[in-house]
Amino acid sequence: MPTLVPTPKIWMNGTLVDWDKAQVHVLTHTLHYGTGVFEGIRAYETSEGPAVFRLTEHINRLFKSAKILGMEIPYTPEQLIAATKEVVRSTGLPSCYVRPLAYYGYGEMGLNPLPCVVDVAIACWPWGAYLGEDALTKGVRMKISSWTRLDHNTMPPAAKTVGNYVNSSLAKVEALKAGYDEAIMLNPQGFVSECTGENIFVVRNGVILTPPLSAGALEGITQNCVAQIAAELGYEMRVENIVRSDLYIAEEIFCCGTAAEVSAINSVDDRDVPCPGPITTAIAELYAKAVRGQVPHYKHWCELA
Ligand code: PPE
Repeated sequence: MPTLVPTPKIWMNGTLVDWDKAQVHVLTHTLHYGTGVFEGIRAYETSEGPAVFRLTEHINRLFKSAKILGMEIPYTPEQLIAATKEVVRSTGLPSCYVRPLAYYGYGEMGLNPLPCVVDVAIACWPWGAYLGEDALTKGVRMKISSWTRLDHNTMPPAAKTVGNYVNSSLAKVEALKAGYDEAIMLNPQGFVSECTGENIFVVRNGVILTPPLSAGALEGITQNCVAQIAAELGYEMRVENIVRSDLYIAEEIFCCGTAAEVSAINSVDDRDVPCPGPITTAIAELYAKAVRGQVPHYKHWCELA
């Protein structure tokens, strides 16, 4: 039973088209080879209307992903920022999830994407709690994946490319089929990298640890918010490598991402983790206020649509 709720319009290559008409040819290059880049953004209801959270940073990351892939997006960041606001407004919704996607379109097949046209689409839809309604209160059950996180010289994890998400999907499906909610992925060196669609934080000896980008994590925009919020709340946070046993004996673990927001973790491989811990709760609460424009010093994160 599909749960995707249509909105009126999708932005495609400069125009708003009806949701049902936003279609591509089956020989679209990216559909065959995964050669696209995308973003995941949330717009939240604020007292001044819908605001797209850290929109500029997300669009900038889209361009960085494209640069890593060697793809030329035929728009400027300013144009895609304006387009995102336009499509968010067109939904009439106070809040929604936003998905910009730049992909190699129809016209050429074969592994060289460069002769293909680059198409850009921006869609929005209502998307609730990504890891379940009670992810903050009860926490999510994590499994360490048998799949290794992709690596810098295979599929660069710093780029949010379409093809990279096969790695995440393999891990996600494995975890769900085994009865868990989500997976934690280790990199080829055995260090903790991230979850299938979230960055991870582990509290050990009162210090919040998060893996470095070199461990194969995406440069998360929510992770950056959490770092600023943690500093404001007076917690010590360090970017350093985390090993599997750190997870098993952690005082708290949480993950974060645009879709998942700040979600508590209640166990890893059936080893209980105290949940929700005080640090997780304090950070999640301040983040939930910040995204809604309720924290004056973070209001610049909320870009009015
Ligand atoms: N790591 C990965 C692999 C990842 O996909 C995300 C976002 C993050 C970390 C957190 O990044 P940020 O959103 O900038 O804090 N995952 C998106 C994908 C969700 C999906 O299922 O699709 C998201 O949260 O929008």
